[in-house]
Amino acid sequence: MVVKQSSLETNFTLLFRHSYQRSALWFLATAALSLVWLLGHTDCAAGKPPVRPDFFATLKTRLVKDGFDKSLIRSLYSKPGVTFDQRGVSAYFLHREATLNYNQFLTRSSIGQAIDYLGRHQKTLKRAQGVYGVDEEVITAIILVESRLGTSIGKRLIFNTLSALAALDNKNTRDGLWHSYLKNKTKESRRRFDTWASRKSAWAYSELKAYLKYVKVQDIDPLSIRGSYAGALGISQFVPSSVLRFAQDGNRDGRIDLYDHEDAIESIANYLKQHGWRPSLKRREEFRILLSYNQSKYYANTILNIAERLAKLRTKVRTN
Ligand SMILES: [Ca+2]
Repeated sequence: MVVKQSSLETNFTLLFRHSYQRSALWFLATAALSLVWLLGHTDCAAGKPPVRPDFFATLKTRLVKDGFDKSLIRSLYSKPGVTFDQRGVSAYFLHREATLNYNQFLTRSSIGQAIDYLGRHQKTLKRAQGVYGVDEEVITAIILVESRLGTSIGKRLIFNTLSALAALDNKNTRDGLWHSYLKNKTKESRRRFDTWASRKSAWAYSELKAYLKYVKVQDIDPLSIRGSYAGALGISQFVPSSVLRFAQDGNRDGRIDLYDHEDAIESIANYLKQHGWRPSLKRREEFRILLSYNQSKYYANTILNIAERLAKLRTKVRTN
C-alpha cells in the first residue's frame, strides 16, 4: 500500500500538535486537505497523474553516492511496481518474534509433513549431510519453520520491503507512517518505534545493497523476487547478505535460486557449517549456532525439538 493523502493530513496534525484550539486545527486541516484533493482531482481531470510524495528520494541519492548506477536506480524506483509498503513495514513492527507461536510446528500434522519432506528430498538431504556434516532432520526442521516446507515464502517484493525499511532513516517518512497508520494500531511508544526504525533502516540499507548485488550477479529482475516482510527470501528465508555469503547451487544448474529445494537445502547446510556446525555437537552448542540463523531462543529450541522428534520417529519406523 502506498502512503498517499493520509500522510499530508498527518503533517498538518504535527504542525499544530501543541495547540489548544483543536476545532480550529480541524477546520484548517480539513480545508487544506480539500484543497489538496481538489488540485489532485483537477490534475487527473486534465490528464496529469496526481503528484505523490517521493519517499525514496534520499535513499536513491544515497545508493548513487555508494556507487550504484544513477540511471539504473532512477529507472528502478520509477517502475509502477515500486511502492512504499506501509502495510508491510507496519506488520513487521507490530508482529515481532516473541508473538510467534512456535508450537504450531510441533503438531502431529506439521511433523507428519516434515517426515514426508524427508522422504521426498532424501537424496539431496543425505548428500548435504555427507558434505556439510549437518543432520538432515535439522535442515528439514529449519525449512519447516522458515517457510512451511517451501509452501509459505512470503508475498511481498523484497525490493519494496528493503527500500521501505531503509527509507525509515528519514524522520518525515517515520512521521508519516506513525501518524497515518501505526499510532492507532500499537500500544508501543513513538520512542520505541523510532529506536526500532533507526536500527532496522541501517540494517535494511545494507541488505538492500546486498540484494542489488545478488540480482545483478544472477541476472534476475529485482522486482521479481518475493519474500517476507522482514526481507528474507526463498525456502530457506535467507536475508540477501546471507545469500551472497552462504548460498549454494545445490542442483548444479549454474544459478543460485533459493526457491529451488536442492539449492535451499545445501545453502542451509553450508550456512550452519560456516557457523561452526559439525557432527555430534552437544545440544547447547547446536543451540548457539542456530541463534545465528535466528536470534530467538524459542526458535533455536523449536528447531532442535523438531529435529529430535523427526529422528526418533524415523528410528521407530526403521526398527518396526
Ligand atoms: Ca541452482
